[in-house]
Amino acid sequence: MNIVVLGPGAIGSLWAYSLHQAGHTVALYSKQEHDKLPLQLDGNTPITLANNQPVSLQNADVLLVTVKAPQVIPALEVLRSDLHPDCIVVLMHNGMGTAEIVASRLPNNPLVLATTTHGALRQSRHQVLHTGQGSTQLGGYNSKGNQCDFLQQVFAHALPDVYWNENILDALWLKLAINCAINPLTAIHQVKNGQLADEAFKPTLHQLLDEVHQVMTCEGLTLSRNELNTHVYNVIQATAENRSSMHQDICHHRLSEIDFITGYLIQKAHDHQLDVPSNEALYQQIKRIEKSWTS
Ligand code: KPL
Repeated sequence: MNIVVLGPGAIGSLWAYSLHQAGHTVALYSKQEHDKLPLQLDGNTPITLANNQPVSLQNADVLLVTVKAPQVIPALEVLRSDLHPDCIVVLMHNGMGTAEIVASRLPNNPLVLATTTHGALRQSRHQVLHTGQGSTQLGGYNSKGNQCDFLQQVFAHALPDVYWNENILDALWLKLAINCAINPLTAIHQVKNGQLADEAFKPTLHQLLDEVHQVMTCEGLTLSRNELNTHVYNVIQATAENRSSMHQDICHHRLSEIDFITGYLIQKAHDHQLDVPSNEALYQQIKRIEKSWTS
């Protein structure tokens, strides 16, 4: 297949390299201005991929969007005139809220959502390390996207394990809940994920998850409060040595994904007339930190 990866950061580069090795024609769209970009995964042979070539987009069967949530809409806006209406758009990022907008701006394209637990680290612009074996879930967002379950095999052949999830929004909500609990707290306190297992964070995590669970229940999810707790503490343990993406963004004075994580939760809470004061407080704290860089 002809596959374009939009946003070859750590996860995008991991997929671009793996899909290329699986025999697909892979091209990149990135902030870098060169026509071609070298890419190396771990110690494997480096490859060279086309970059920012409108012809790659015009011929693309799949556009895999791996930019962070705040960049999804601006990045797609620039490319949309070159995108074929049959091209399958796959969104793979932390947070929620972009799919609604993409579906309305690209009403004819099949839209698929993805979430992955693979770990990847960009060592330099052209080198990426696969730091943690994980799995990926894909699922349709619109009716054309629902017919794209064959993508499970395409993606699994490149980077297993991959599952097709008929209820992908449930998987994205669970990931959102995990991110609401871990990301702002680790960014504000500048701690690794594992430190959230300390007794001192227990009451705050408890309140955050009570609120998140209420919103999830109103959204129709059937996960119990205890199951949610187990999922969150499992991720805290499994990623104990990691700095969350928001922690890294805040350290590097990059705008975080807070609007698409806690911000999305708050918006949904308001839709259901629910109060989520602990999440609001963290949202405001992250916003204050971000504002302090510009004032
Ligand atoms: O998704 C993550 C992130 O950092 O954004 C977690 C699961 C919290 C792992 O660090």
